[in-house]
Amino acid sequence: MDFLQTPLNWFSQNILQNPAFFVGLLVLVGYALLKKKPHDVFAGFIKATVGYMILNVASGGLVTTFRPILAALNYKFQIDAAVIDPYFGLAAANGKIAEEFPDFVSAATTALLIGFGVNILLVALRKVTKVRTLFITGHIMVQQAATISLMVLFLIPALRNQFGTAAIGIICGIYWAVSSNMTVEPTQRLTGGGGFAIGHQQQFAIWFVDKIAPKLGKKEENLDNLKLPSFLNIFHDTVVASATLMLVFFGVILFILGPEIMANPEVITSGTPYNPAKQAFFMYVIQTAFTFSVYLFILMQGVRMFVAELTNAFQGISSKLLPGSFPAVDVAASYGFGSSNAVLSGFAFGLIGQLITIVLLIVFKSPILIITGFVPVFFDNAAIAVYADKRGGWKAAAILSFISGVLQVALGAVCVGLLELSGGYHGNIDFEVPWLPFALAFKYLGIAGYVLVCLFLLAIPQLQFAKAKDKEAYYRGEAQAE
Ligand code: ASC
Repeated sequence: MDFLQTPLNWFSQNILQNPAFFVGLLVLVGYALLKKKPHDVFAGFIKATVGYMILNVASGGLVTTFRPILAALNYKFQIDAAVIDPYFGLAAANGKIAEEFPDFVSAATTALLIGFGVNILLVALRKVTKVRTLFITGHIMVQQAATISLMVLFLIPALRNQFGTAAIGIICGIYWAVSSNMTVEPTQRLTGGGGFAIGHQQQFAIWFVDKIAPKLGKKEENLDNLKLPSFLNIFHDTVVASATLMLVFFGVILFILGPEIMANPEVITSGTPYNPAKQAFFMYVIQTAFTFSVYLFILMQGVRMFVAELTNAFQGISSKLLPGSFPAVDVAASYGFGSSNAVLSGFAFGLIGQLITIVLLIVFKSPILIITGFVPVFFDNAAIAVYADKRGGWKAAAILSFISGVLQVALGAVCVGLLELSGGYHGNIDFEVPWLPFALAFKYLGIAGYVLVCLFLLAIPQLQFAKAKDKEAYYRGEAQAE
């Protein structure tokens, strides 16, 4: 099998785990299958790859700008707790696997390939499985494979053997295929037939939000239609709104923290500490807050570039290579299709939900404390608000992103306890619901729990299909009237 192992490892390391090239490659293959001219294929490859790299710069920038603030808050208030963030969760899960299950250190990377294969198989057999989506967001798959590896190995001792890695790969693949398939109709509704689905960390939440939001408010009362007193109209502009919100929010926090802590290299271990010799603290606060708007603007730009190419080119793949399939991409791809302020509102209400819940954990002397991580509080709750606003207006957006913030912290703490983690936990909303109940099934039912979870997941697309009035439209991924 060695002759297979080497190219597979190469593919996993260089392409699958580096979604910019993966998306670029898909565009290249897609356009070639559509018989586009070579220079158009080349241009598409570049736009998709560079667009994705721009997105990476922006999401990396958002994370590194705000991590120091979170680290400083942690230091100032002496909270020793787990950070709910997938990068911290990845480190914590890998650390625990290396320590307690050294035979399985490479399980997650092997599971990644197995899972991707399972996803392709489920789409190829779509007439039977009813799965239409291929999850292609490699950096997310790496994080999820690590967390799921730990759940399986730690909670099901009977799988700590030669079947363990395969079992992890299979359940990862089923989750990737099924969860992204749940976002087809919501995303088609949001984007007006954009031709993609979401393959990220909040697919179950998106499905739920799409169902529940219309019951919480009116879609006509969305954030764009909100009647603001005329001077507040300036906030319909995302740059103005995000910069102002950040200025107020982080302005208060940074002034509470003060220049000494922000300049202390022992506290600010990632990102750049404040340098008093170079800049007044007041200006540093403004600059930090505005940096957020800069990255948000860049993020949207990159997303627009790669989404446009990918959805065109994927028609080649879905007509010739993997019939009827949709690409399931980074959730940021949905942001440009909502009301201009939905992303920010989701972040703000999610953060309020998280902070209130953290205070409650402290007040009730919870043995496990949680620290807000930027990735879940921003990317999950922004998406929840975008989808909720589209279907149920600003009320639904506010309520649902707030609830998500509460759940991220409260259930995140339960996950930390259940998995006996130190330092961090994945934290994205799908890794609380449904993965916390899944993990409990693993713990109390062992292998039977594992099998039940797989069967439960596989039943979801069957139910989606059974409920669809127009079966052909289901396969075309059209949002149907309800
Ligand atoms: C995540 C994660 C990221 C971001 C990015 C958003 O969950 O790990 O780096 O969200 O994918 O565009």
